[in-house]
Amino acid sequence: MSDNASSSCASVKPLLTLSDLAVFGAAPLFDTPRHVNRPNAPKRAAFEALIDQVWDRRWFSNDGPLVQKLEQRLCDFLDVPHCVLTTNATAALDLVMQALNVEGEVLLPSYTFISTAHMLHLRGLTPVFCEVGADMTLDPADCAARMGPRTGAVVATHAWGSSCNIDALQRVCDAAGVPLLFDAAHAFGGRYRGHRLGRFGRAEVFSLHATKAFHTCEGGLITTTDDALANQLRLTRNFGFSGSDRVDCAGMNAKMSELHAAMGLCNLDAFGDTCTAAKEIHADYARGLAGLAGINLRCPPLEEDNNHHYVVAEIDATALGMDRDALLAVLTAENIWARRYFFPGGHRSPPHLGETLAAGLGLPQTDALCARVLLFPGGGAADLDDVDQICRLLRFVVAHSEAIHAALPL
Ligand code: T4K
Repeated sequence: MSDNASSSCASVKPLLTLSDLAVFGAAPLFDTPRHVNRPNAPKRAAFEALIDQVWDRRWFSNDGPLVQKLEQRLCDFLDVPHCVLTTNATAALDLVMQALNVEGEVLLPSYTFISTAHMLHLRGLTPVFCEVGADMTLDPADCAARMGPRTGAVVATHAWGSSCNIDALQRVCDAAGVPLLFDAAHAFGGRYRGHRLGRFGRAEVFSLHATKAFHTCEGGLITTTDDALANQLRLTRNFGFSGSDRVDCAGMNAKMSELHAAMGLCNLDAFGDTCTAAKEIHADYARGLAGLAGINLRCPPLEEDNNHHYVVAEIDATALGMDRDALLAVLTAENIWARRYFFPGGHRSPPHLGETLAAGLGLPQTDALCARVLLFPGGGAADLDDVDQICRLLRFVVAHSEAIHAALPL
């Protein structure tokens, strides 16, 4: 078990009339914020034992023994021949672009974290935003339709831990002769057709940021079955050095430190417990929100295929009687800091704003999704009592939605 006790208990407040809501002046449901995420903190004694080793060795970075150990353990866990740890996932994807000599345009979903579009832009590549399907991952048909002579690669995101339609995307990319890469930032431990994610496409990139189901505080992980690609990535994450004074190619500094690897080794030990706890939170939300009009909890399709780290809901404004942003205002006032990831979509975010729209290629499904997705506290950020309180509040809001909406300040 890890050291993850909730920081403070929810106050039980009556929910009888609209004036009991914090948005109308009452005390909030929680006295401290309930974020969408609260990083997993492993047993401190185990972490300190590894740190003592680091101190004794005086070896802090540059492919140290803990980084090597974590890479080997990740290869075993993910059942993939190569794991290359880096400083973060954004740098990791940049290394992959360099190693594959990607040029021109790169297709990606607009509905993903903005880091990928920014990285492509900074590397001199052109992000081409595509639609996602009902599963919130890159739509293979739309991807095929936007493929052109300048397409250099496709980066598809396993959104919220659920895998893309990998087979269909692979067919599209094979037909066009371009590499398929996966942004697996959310999806550590997830599976596709029985295999853990990590072995698909030319490479998959995981974020090991503190907010992720498995983390190293900051960190990234590239997995691949391609020996030559893995060797190249190991060079370029370390300035291109292949020996103490031999440089083979241009590279950057994207090395993971021993302190980050120590955190990863401890969190990998705790990963099973982390997922079990997250699954209980999901089940509690599912029970608490069952049959509630307008708040549609997305449950991972197969339990073992997802780490259950994210609690994602789609808000149906018509059925609810208020839109997602009005609900967000009500929740935030109660100290429930729900988030509307990945609003407003890459195609509507600077500096990419307008490129897709100017080309006459709108993304109506992405726009609609960005108007209705809301993430609730999950991933260690809420305990079961918190979830019960949140669901009780949501039931009250649904029961009085029209009156609440009418009384909300504009
Ligand atoms: N691709 C995808 C699909 C991604 O989601 C991400 C990152 C990437 C690529 C890039 O990976 P990296 O280069 O970062 O490895 C956070 C993370 O900073 C970001 O890593 C993550 N995705 C993104 C979805 O979430 P913000 O802007 O939401 O961070 P922030 O500070 O609002 O934190 C999120 C919540 O966690 C807050 O409610 C507070 C809480 N929190 C956060 C931290 C850092 C804590 O309670 N403790 C903490 O230490 O971006």
